Amino acid sequence: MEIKLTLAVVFLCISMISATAVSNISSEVNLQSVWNHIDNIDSQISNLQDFDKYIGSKLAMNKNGINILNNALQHFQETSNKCIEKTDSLTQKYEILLKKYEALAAKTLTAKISKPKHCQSGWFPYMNSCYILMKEEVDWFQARKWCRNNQAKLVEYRDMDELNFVLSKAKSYRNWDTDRWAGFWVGADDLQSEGVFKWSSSHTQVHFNYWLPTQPDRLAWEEDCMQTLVNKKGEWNDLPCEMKLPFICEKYM
Ligand SMILES: [Ca+2]
Ligand SMILES: [Ca+2]
Repeated sequence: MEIKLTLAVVFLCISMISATAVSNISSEVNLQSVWNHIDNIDSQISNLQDFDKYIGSKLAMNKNGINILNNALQHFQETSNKCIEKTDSLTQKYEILLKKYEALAAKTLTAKISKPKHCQSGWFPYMNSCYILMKEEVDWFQARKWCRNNQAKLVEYRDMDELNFVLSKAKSYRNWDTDRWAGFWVGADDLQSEGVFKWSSSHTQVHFNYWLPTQPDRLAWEEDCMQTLVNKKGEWNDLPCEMKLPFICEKYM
């Protein structure tokens, strides 16, 4: 009985020892696996740290770029503000000048309206000139001299309006012969260059054409001085300067 018990105990011990050995082997395997996992995790942590550094460097680059953009934006805003200030200043100056111009224009208009067209006795006004019709018949040179002695010139036409006005006055101030060649001296001649009629005071070429058809014709003898025909519509004719005609002087107010 004791032997059987002893054997049983021995068998039990052997079994326990075997079980323990098997258990130890299994634990070593698990521990190795854990170490492998830990290594793997270390490797991943290292990778993550590298990635973090990479991200950090990218963030630093982006931050630098943002700073550059912020500086550029600030510079743009400052420039923009200066432009706005400059524009405001120019607008104010423009408004001041505009008011001055308007005031000046109003003054000029008032002066024009209020200023009477004043001419000496015997002279009649038109636009900014005064005119006088001299009924005495003299040659063209005497007529020019008389006008000059009175701070005037033989009449010169700026345009057809002036001519028509002067003609109407000439007709109303004097009884004219019914002769078709009746007329008065005008301040235009071709004394310097035959055929080239110029205004006598400025020596500029006559700038519009109102010659009677076929004129200037230089007929009879040399015809170097211009007359205005009163029994027509004020057309021009060239005449010998020595002929004697009434004349009209013009001077600025
Ligand atoms: Ca001539
Ligand atoms: Ca002629």
